[in-house]
Amino acid sequence: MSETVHRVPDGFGARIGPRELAELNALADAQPDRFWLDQAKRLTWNKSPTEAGDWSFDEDTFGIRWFADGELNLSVNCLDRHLPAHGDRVALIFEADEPGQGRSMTYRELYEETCRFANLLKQRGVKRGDRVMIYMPMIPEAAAAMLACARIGAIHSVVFGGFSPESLAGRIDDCDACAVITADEGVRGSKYIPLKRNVDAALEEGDVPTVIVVKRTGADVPMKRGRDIFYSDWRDALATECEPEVMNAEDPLFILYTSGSTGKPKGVVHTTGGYAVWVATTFDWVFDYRSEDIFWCTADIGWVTGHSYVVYGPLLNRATSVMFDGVPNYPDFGRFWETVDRLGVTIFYTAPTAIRALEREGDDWVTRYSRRSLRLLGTVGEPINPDAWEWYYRVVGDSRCPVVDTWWQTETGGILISPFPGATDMKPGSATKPLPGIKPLLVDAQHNVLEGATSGNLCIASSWPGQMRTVWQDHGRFFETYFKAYPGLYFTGDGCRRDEDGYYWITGRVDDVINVSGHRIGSAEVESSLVSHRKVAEAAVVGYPHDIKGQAIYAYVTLNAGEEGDEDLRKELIQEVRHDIGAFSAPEKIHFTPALPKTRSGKIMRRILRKIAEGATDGFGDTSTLADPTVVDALLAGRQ
Ligand code: 6R9
Repeated sequence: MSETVHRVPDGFGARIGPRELAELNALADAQPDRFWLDQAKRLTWNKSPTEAGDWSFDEDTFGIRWFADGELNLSVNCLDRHLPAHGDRVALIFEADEPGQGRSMTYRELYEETCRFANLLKQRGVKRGDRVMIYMPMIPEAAAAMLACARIGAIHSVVFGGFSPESLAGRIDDCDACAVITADEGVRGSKYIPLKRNVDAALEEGDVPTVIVVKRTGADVPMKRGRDIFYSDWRDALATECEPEVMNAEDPLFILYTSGSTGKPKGVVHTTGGYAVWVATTFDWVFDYRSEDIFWCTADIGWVTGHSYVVYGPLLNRATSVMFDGVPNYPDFGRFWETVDRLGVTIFYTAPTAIRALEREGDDWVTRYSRRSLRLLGTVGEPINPDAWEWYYRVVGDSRCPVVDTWWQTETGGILISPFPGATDMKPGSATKPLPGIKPLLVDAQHNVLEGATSGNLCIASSWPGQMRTVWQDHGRFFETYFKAYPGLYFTGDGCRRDEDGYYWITGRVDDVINVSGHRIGSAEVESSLVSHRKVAEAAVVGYPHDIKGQAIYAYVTLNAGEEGDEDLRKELIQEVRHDIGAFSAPEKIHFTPALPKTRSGKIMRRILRKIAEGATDGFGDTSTLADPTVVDALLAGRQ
């Protein structure tokens, strides 16, 4: 296979070059405890940790702790400690849906807003350890709400505003939240999102004592007496100081729900100390952070990328972070680059799906803007195809800016595999090499660890500070999901190739998780939504390659006797999934079939379904174990 290699562009002048990187790697290998305790010094602790990692991936001794005797408060680390010398520095630049309609917030302003929010939560009886849902647009108050939880020791759980009331209700119920923070409405791509009404619908199934509503559009929304309050009615009376709770490093900071291969979404739990050390460190390393940077990560705070690289990573490093509440194609396809020029963005971090969508619209949308301020580009969320990488590098970055392809997961807290922009030669399509202290392994189905240039399932052999600690209220599921398949290792769920230079090429999920536009969707969740329709008997959902989205959803549906699969039913089923989960989970294709390919023991052979969805007409492998091999012909005849 011929591969292009791009060297670090001349003049990039990174702080960490090849020699410094080699030193970091050597220290992480030789003296891991010292290495991690050194990284922990990036934070301000009430009590400095004396121990680094204390963990075991083995069933008998299973457990993960980092910096366990350390004590700190994360809002103090993101805000208070910067105030004496840098209170007037801009912490957040809010870029609204309408270009130029935003505002910025200094560190002092964000501190005061956070304290106000924290005081309001306390007045409403929210205490240390309580769970608070955040269902908000990308406005600075959303970051203040997260930091306010951190300040009083409450555990936040942010739910992406694109999720349906049903999904929100499921999460509120799972973590037994005592408050919801939301906005009247969101605005994206000039469309209004009825956030407060969604919250009301979600709470019909199980209420909470407090709903705090931030006014974003000023829309008239129903308010329930005693439960719902407008933040703006209270704000000016709230104190701008709030004593922070001193937290143990291992106290939970947040729960973030993510889709897995089976069952309902898992509440991924991250704790305070280790997570903070990891995002502070990786933000600095991977983005080669400098004090004059304007950092723009386009992710929503409803996903882990927004937690780690819109809010916590940048603020821990005293950076200026852009919070974008719009979409790449509004008002037109030049939005990103117009905004880059107007705000002077130096580091830009987005998803491959956005890059592919913009590439398709032509270079002119890019080249009409100068993009002179840019010095570094990044991607995350899904594999990037080499073509899109090259376009990003050459057209967007004018071949001046390194591209960091960063591989990581909700579970990993922060980036694990990525180039160092000033030190690592780049190969388009490869996330390159593990960060210092990270030990990836490729393993085959028989548990053999594979050496050299090879392909296999990606596992990680040892813990790192940002690793998730448990599944909320289900430690057993944590072990089963990630540590059971390959004893002694963390299994990522991804397939991967390693080349002769030791570069890692993530090939995508090997489980039943579908990655649509960088959003993780569990096939089981979509299937359960489809079968909840009264006409549907069974459903099986797989991913298939899609030019822009990376993957799209292909649903096979069998109907109850006497039902007819027609266009109207297709629309109804798509509507059903939008309603149950959210629009981003809607199947692209629905294939009505009389039967699904099942083994004699009744297991659906997804391998065959994936092949047919991809457009294959043969090469289905061994089909002799199918209860009824003629099913395959029927499926082929009905391909969508
Ligand atoms: C951060 C985030 C995690 C899954 C992961 C993998 C895919 C993420 C990637 C990538 C190839 C990259 N993924 N980054 N695949 N190259 N640079 O996206 O978290 O939403 O939990 O998704 O996304 O399949 O397992 P999350």
